[in-house]
Amino acid sequence: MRDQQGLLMPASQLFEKIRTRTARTGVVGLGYVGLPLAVGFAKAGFHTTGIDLDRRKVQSIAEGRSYIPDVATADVAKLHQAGTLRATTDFSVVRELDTINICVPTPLRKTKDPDMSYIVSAVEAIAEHLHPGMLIVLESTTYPGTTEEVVQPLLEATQLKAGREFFLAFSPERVDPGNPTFQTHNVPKVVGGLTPVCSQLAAALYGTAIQTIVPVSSTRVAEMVKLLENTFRAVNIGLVNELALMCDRMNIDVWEVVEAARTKPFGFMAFYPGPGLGGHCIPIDPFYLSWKAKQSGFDPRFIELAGHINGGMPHYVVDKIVDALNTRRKAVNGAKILLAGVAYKREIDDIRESPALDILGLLHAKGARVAYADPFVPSIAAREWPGAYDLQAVGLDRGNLAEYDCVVIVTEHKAFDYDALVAEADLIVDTRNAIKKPYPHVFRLGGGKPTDPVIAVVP
Ligand code: SAJ
Repeated sequence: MRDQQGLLMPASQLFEKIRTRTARTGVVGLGYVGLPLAVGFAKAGFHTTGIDLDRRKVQSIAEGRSYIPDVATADVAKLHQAGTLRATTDFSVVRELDTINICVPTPLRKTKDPDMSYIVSAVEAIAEHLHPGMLIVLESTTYPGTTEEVVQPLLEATQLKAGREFFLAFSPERVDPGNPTFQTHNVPKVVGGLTPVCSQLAAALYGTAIQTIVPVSSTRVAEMVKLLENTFRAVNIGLVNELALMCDRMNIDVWEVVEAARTKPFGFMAFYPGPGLGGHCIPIDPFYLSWKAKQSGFDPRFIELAGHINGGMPHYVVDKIVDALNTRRKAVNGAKILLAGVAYKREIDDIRESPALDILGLLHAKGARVAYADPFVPSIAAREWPGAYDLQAVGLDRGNLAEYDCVVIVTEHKAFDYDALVAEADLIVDTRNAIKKPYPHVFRLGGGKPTDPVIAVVP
């Protein structure tokens, strides 16, 4: 059945529902991606239903409370009060929905292979209640081909045909938690549909809540865009980490080199050395791409090499700690070592894939007595690090620093008193250039050999 413009009836009806905001939108997965998106659709005027297996999230929304720092509780309360935002654990609600955006995790297995279990279980649950006229959009970061090779067959097992009775697209999430400038509504949204009508429907839906839509020709292109964005970061971080290793060997300050290179107004983008790659995106996404590339008989050397270099940084940091202790004729075994910062990057509380956990484990394995300070991370559970016992954060305050044989700056939170560190700590290994000046007791990753403070020569 087609309308006067020759458009399939289900499509034209859905366009009309989106235009008039009468479409009932749904978001599966109410994490740092899904909740802001659900709130965005509700703010755009849609009756929006979040679906999540975590009852605490559902309960929080039912009580009008946000659990995601980037989403204001006032917004959740107001939208829930108005009846335009609700949440449930029950997938049967799909029967009443017109559109669904899937925002579930895509981690790696221990073997560094993609773990598609979250996508598969979400899509299977949706398929049970799929009905004609629905638009399904996958947002989870995944390898090119997932939408057509995994999602489409699961949905078409219902005998409904993608592109005809229901519509299917991919749109990568670009949420940067805690970013004060770029949030869901003002980050350009790439959209790739199974068919042109699928693309247009997804673009129409997102266009109600997001300022700029970037249509691309297929789901595969859209899937690949996201992997390029994050592989670009992983490879460039790997490059600058390797440069840091070179600079240590050549006694050049890599931090000074990067700062000077940054003055080039075109053709350069600064990345900084660090203790390794943390987070649930950058260390993981490139391996979705390399896994798929290998399936296509291609050897993704850049990704693998960057992964090797970035993955080796925790070991390099521990070697630096060994060298620093050596200057005091001390062994790591039995040394009291304090890590300043364990979150995977500054000013956040997330320790997923944090290199600090690897560094703690390596030091523990060498017999060091480890402790950590992090204002954002009150404790580390036994299951979260190789030492396999619970760790509680300690303070990093004046007066208690001299008891440590070495303090290792792993995450350069603003709250740390770096002057106190320099004044009181016997040895410091700085992996983030947090202590901007050279000191004989400060060993900086990529900083070359520790030197005395440079006394400015007054002209
Ligand atoms: N890192 C370095 N050197 C750098 C930059 C980062 O060692 O120059 C390390 C960080 O310490 C961290 C890891 O890499 O351990 C990842 O840091 P990130 O700045 O890439 O932050 P993420 O993991 O929060 O990445 C997210 C990504 N956003 C999405 O996937 C939607 C990424 O695409 C963003 O570019 C990034 O945020 C951002 O710019 O903040």
